[in-house]
Amino acid sequence: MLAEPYRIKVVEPVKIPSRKQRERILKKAHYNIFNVRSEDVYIDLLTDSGTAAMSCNQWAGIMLGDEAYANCRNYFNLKRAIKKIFGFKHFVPTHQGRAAEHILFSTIIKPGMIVPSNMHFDTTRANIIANGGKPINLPVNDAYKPFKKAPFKGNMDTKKLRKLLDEDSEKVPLVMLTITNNSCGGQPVSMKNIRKVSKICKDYGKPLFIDACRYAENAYFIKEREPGYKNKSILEIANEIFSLADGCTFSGKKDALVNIGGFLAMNDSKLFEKVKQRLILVEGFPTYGGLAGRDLEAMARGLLEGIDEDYLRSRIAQVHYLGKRLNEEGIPIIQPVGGHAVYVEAKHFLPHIPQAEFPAQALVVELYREAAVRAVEIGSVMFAEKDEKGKTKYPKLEMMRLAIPRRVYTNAHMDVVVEAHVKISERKEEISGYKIVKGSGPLRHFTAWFKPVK
Ligand code: PM9
Repeated sequence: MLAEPYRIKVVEPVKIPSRKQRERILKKAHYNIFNVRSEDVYIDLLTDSGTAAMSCNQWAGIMLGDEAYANCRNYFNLKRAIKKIFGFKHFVPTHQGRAAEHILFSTIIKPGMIVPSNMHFDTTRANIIANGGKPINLPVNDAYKPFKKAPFKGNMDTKKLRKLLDEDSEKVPLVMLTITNNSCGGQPVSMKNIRKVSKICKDYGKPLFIDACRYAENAYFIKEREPGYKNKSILEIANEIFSLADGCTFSGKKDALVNIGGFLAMNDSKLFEKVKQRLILVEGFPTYGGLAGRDLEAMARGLLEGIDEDYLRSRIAQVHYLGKRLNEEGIPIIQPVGGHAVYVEAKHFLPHIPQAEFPAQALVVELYREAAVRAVEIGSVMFAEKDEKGKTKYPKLEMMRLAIPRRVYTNAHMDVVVEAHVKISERKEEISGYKIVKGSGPLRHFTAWFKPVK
């Protein structure tokens, strides 16, 4: 059993507010954890995005930032790293993943178009809607079976994709695949599935874009679980994944181990010309996008660190440690444990709270109240939507996500999180549901205000 392949050089003190303070903080935040100040959080599992501890090598790179407007040296370092891992012909840096989505979709989506995916995450879905498009999720059925153990529950249902393209091909500007699949538990997508989706896209003349922010964790799962990949390096697996696609959107805030950064990459030279014009309008010159030279350098170095196998092994082992401990305590979590987070199934944890009263949101509030641990809701606040008749459609999965920042916490922190769940479990019947008193739209979870029902 290998421990972390790094040692700690700098620490950031954290403190735990008293129970009375936490109660006051929750009320003031209108029971929306996004409104709680970071200083009032003891263990912050809100997201694994932009929260990694950078290495000394990345911090050294920051000092080598070349802040020239055009063609800074860090751009070329990033270009080399992207070429090595992703291999696409062109890329533009963006300030984060959603900027890449915005530029891609505002360039190629026209009102009424449909964008299929295994599952879109929140900003991807919202960016498609904002450009007049319709995001469609086509996951395999297993994705909706929270306790079924299967190796690649992140896969797309390729039969459904073919059917959609048979019926509505002219409305589809591109197909997307999110790796790993964040909306169903951080579950990986197999190479076999990526290959099949790629073949279908070719048959119908559609570009395949990968939402690649957790591609390295996905590659690690392929190596671990898919026959034929045991002896391949993460780099070789990543190369194979991206050779099957026409481009990708990328949030560097996850597997590239940076606090800010992203890019949009593609093979199509004509699309690249359009993307550059759009980028200049909303982000910046094509060699820096929305970033400083130093940020480009940190991302170039982080990309290479993110595919180091020892790092990935310890990273995923930590997430699985938390999952194993919660399992031992009988807490219902999505099975198997995914790459970047453990997801608690709130409908099972709090069966007395109907979905209309947001059980996963109630759990998020309770976890903060119990131990000043911040998680995030991935359920009805984030994904409920109205159908054509105005009736609310609730998502099949109602989850609280415990996302683990990279290289930040120890397993002792994970033990605190487990203890908090045990304590909540002992008094779960007392927990109230919530109603939304302010907030609407596909991004309401970031800003909504809540009130306990009881
Ligand atoms: N994901 C996450 O916590 C950050 C925002 S929601 C609290 O999981 C996928 C699969 C993501 C994602 C962000 C983005 C957007 C695209 N695709 O946050 O804009 O998980 O860099 O990336 C978050 P940016």
